[in-house]
Amino acid sequence: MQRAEPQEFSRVLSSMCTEPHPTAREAAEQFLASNPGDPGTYGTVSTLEREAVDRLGTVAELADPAGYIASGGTESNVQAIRLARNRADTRTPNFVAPESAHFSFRKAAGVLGVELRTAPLSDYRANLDAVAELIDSDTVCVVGVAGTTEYGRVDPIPALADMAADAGALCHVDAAWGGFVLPFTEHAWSFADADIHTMTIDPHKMGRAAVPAGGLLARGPELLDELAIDTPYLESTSQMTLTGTRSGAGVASAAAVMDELWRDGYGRQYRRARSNADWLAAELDDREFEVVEPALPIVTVDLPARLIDDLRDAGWRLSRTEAGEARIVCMPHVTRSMLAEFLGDVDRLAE
Ligand code: 0PR
Repeated sequence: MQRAEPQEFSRVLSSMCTEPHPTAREAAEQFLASNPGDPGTYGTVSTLEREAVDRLGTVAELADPAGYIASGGTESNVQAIRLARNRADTRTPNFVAPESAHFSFRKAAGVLGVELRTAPLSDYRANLDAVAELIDSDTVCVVGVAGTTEYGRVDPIPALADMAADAGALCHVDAAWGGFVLPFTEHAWSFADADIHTMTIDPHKMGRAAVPAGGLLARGPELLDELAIDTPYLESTSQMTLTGTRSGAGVASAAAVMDELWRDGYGRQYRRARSNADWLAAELDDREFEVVEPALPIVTVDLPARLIDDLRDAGWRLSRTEAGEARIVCMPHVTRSMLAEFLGDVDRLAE
């Protein structure tokens, strides 16, 4: 069997996955056969899941959090829209999200039969006037993104939360990637002071847990009750998750790594990522490429299409935004020396 990951990450620039922390890897291996979907039988992993959710609450500044460890951001986003739909009293529900929202919301709309209305952006963030125009009495949820997939931007969350509240809708924040970065930035809101109902925050992205470990947080257990399904023949009598059998490895690794890295370890990781992103942005700017000013440590840069192809041929795992720019996500495995090597290839191939 190959242990491929360490080498494989050496040229990965656009992924939101990273090398799991050694603590995460070790915990995952111990819980490969446990199923948190059956807490009556697998009690230990179920306790770890509770700890992991409490810790996610600390990261997002939510006291007494409800939630669970999901398979990833997609599941959490689908579930957030599902619970908003289930509690609302309309036959024609819709939800409003900025155009920058991850494609998982399109899946949510499709499987749940809820119309997705996307609002245009200004400077890569949700345009509030456009959001307001799309909200009506059938709106069940307003979505804000804290750390967009392509540009790492953060929507004006408190304003979106106020609009949701005025419409009697829920506010969901997608911090799948940004959740472990935001506590170290100057953003001036949290669960504690904005009217946010649910949040996606994924340990398997910047949290350095093993895949699969997503996070869904809810302000109170009554929100998750909207998702509960009876499970008559199990020891536990209901289930609110989307999947049935779930990964004990993901849950255990999330609990272990968050215990180890919150708060100082994640703080150090953020500062490294930030300084790498700022350095790379400045270097690319010096070379007269157009760089989107990084808000969170994702550098998006307008490289010629041919250069991106050549860099990919040289082994760099580089993806494009919808607008065609190259996107470098400064994950923990992305080091300064790796970026220096990348720039060397940019110089060589741009000639
Ligand atoms: N919300 C946001 C803001 C995301 O960026 C993503 C994933 C999701 C939700 C969905 O999360 P899951 O993929 O865990 O369900 N963003 C990455 C992307 O689409 C996912 C990814 C990760 C893609 C690693 C490639 C990769 O190598 O780019």
